[in-house]
Amino acid sequence: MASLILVLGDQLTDTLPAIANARKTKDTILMAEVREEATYVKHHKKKIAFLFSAMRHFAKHLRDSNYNVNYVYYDDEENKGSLLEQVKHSLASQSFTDVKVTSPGEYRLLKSMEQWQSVLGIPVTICEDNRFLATPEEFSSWAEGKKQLRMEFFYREMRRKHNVLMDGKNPIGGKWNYDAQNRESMPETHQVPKHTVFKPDDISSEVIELVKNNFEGHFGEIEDFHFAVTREDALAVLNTFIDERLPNFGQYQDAMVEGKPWLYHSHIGFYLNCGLLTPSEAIQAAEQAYHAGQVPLNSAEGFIRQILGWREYVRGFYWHFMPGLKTDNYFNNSRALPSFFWDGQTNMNCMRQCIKETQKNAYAHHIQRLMVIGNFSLLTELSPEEVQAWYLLVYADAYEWVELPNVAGMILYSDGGNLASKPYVASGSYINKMSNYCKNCGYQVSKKTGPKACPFNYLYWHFIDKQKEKLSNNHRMAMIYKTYGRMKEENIETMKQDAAIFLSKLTKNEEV
Ligand code: FAD
Ligand code: DLZ
Ligand code: SF4
Repeated sequence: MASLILVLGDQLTDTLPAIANARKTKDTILMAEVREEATYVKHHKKKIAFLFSAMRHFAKHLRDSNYNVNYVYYDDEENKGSLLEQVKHSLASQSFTDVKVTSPGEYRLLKSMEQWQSVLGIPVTICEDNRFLATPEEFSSWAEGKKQLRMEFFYREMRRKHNVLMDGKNPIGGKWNYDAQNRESMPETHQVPKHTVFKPDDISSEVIELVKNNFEGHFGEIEDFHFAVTREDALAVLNTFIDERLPNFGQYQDAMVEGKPWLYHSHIGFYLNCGLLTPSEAIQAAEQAYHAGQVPLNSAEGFIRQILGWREYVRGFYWHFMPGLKTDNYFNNSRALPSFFWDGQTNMNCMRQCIKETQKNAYAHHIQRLMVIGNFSLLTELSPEEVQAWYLLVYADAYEWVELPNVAGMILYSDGGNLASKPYVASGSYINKMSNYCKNCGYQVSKKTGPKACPFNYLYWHFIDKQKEKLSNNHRMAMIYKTYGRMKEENIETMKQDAAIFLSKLTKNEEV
């Protein structure tokens, strides 16, 4: 009467029902470092090291809590290379009455697991992942019948339902959203508190060697690995953020500074998404800090909105719109990724900085992902499929349920506007306002046309011109199309020609 319980690399939470309900004397928890999960996209070296080390530490924690754990190392002889083959191997080696798994974060894996019962010939239960504050069913019933799905309204429902930052039926402070106060650039001399780092312990050091030996061809640098790999250390990251950086989080949330990748962000996405932290505890910590008078409302609300709003919204959105979300291509874009996405070698300083930091850290903050790399990807008409794969492999917090809505819905608008009310596109002046990148660039942000002009400038108007049939009826684009309507025909033509030259260079993979 023993169950085999499979725990995935992003399910490192001992309160998950599949783990919490395990019978410690009978059942076996199976965890496996498998080639299929590590290579179906060539994940960043630091992402693999992070996850394998966190998995090994979690297995130790379970053993210390008296669970039976069968942990399969990457280089074990018994390693079968995929989750299904590993489960088959366990069932062949020992007698189990059934298999339990927790619902995975990816459609691909869920569809596969739904077949396991017939493939394995033994009952397979897919248990609930109870770490989220809204179930996929809740999202779908909220979405039903709505013409437009907007995160802001979903977020308000979540605030009410979970009684977060509420004053009776009203939001604390009288407003739901303080974003208008959260758009400041950062003065050059501003000193940001240091982000929390950890020296690799023996387990992490062993995993780093394994990654060096087995994942050489993967994107990114393995040197200077400093992530938390236990719940205890992840809690330290959260607590230090709340004490030292949350007070300024709101104000500088959108700022970008050359050489400062971490800024006032929390860097907890890595830990929330693999299970070392839960969203509820992050939300509660921020709310308590606000009530204790340690942080201003705009920061507490801004941070809570990211987790209780955006994070829950994109997860519901993913399950609601899959599998179509992955193949949608509203603008029919197909250009291959330029090679500088892999090495950062470009004269565009903003792109160079954001890609090099991604290469080094397996991290870039939201505005770098959205308004620099994302903006570029849409304006240069890159293939949604290739952009999706890139974002999934380069960031250590990336899993498809959260990456895909952000890429397909937020940056590429390839879903035709189900997620975003308008495409997130901007010319160079936005990047110049929010960063100091333009100072060290091979292009000039003030120039609109010509070989030295900032490519974002003419690419932006090229996009507005080219997509007018699809976008000009969108009332949120009305101001832009009004400005476009007032532009001289010859200026538009020059920008279109410059854009054509730039895009043809990208197609030929020439240096830009
Ligand atoms: P902070 O800025 O401190 O924010 C706090 C938390 O809020 C984050 O840890 C995250 O859990 C949540 N959050 C904020 N924005 C979003 C959002 N748009 N969607 C979901 N959660 C959000 N986030 C991921 O966790 N994984 C991804 O693969 C991912 N891919 C992205 C791809 C693109 C194109 C864009 C534009 C955004 C993506 N994001 C992704 C959202 C966001 O950029 C990251 O969550 C954030 O940068 C992580 O850093 P942080 O923990 O310091 O976040
Ligand atoms: C991302 C990842 C990697 C790199 N490796 C493993 C692994 O070896 N074993 C495992 O169980 N999970 C891994 N994961 C996480 C899975 O890919 C993740 O569970 C699915 O993508 C669903 O979110
Ligand atoms: Fe980026 Fe243009 Fe500024 Fe250069 S000038 S950093 S390309 S926005």
